[in-house]
Amino acid sequence: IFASVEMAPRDPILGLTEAFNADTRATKVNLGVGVYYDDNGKIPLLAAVKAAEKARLETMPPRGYQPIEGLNAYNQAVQNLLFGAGSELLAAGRVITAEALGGTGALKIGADFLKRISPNAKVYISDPSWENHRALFESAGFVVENYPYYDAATRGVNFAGMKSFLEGLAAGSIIILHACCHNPTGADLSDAQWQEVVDVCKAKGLVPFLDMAYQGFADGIDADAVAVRAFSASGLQFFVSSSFSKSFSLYGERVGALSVVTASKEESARVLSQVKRVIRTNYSNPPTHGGAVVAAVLSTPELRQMWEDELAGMRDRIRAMRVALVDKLKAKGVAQDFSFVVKQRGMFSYTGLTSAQVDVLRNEFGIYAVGTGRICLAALNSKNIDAVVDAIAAVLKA
Ligand code: PLP
Ligand code: TYF
Repeated sequence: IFASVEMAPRDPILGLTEAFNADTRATKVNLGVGVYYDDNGKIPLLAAVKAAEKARLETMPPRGYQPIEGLNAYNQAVQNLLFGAGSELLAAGRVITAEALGGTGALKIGADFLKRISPNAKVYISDPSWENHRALFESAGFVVENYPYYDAATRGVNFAGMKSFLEGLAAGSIIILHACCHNPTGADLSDAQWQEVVDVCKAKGLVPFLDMAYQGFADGIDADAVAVRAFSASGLQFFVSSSFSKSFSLYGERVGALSVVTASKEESARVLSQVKRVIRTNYSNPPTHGGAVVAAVLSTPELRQMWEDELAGMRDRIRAMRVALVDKLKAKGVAQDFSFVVKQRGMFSYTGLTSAQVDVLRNEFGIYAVGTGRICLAALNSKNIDAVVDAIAAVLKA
């Protein structure tokens, strides 16, 4: 039965990591994948996570099945982070949350649920977007198209283009929005622009689906929730997928959540029952460990403070690397103005490096970036940044 199975294309980003791992050069640097590394080039195990895991291990908890929608304490903690602890929506029972296998799992559950209730809707993702957005919604059976987003000339958002495109969409269209720290460009909407997007969604009857994979990586936990809060105040129904992969450095534990904002408590019960049905036919119920650790950290004041400080540390280090990259490229005599790198937010920058320049960086210098010119600033550190700057400068002068 496998004789005619064709080789599938590699994921452009995860495939790059495979190539990086096979590279034997000691000086290699992986600026491809979106992972936060510390100044020693290591994926951190946060002290707050370590403390929660130690406490959990000491109790040696049994490993029964979780509820289909996951741990209640975890889901409540997710809701407080996304919507704010004093949220009226939460008090009114208008939000349901289900623990999911990372942000990816949350998107998949949301996509499958949407396909059941809105089979003929079209899905729109930003141009460009995280590649898996298209793949996830196509595999759920949707037709996926782009809406205008990045403007290469200004290195910012083509907001006029985005807005007028959204205004032309059919009611019921599903719009995937990066809630903060846009992947791959690093270009986010302003608070005022978010409000305009909310207004368009409301006027045109669009279905917003916010993807929040980097809460806390731009300005802070509440500041980065501005889009969620603006939609919350609108009275609209909408979806939020969220992830602790980055903010808790728990990539491999697969800790995320799908939240759905409904019109009423009664509607919430019906929606949750259908989301649970989707989960049952995908993986039945989520694993125990990651959600328990996150819930413990978020609900224990000392651990919560520890985590907030560590998250701020990651955010500040990325920002310092942005500033250092720009300064060092300038000091190296690179004529091109890279100051936009400091304005971009989150882990990524669309550098403007061409696919050919990215090839030279990899082949000649062992520096791996995505072919689109996206680099992950969180992979830079005080030890590798000079080599990266030298290589980029050499490539730009060639
Ligand atoms: N959404 C975006 C925009 C992302 O960049 C990522 C990155 O991994 C995800 C979702 C998936 O998150 P997770 O790794 O938790 O599945
Ligand atoms: O964009 C990134 O690099 C991260 C990690 O299929 C990632 O979001 C990349 C590709 C993928 C899953 C995760």
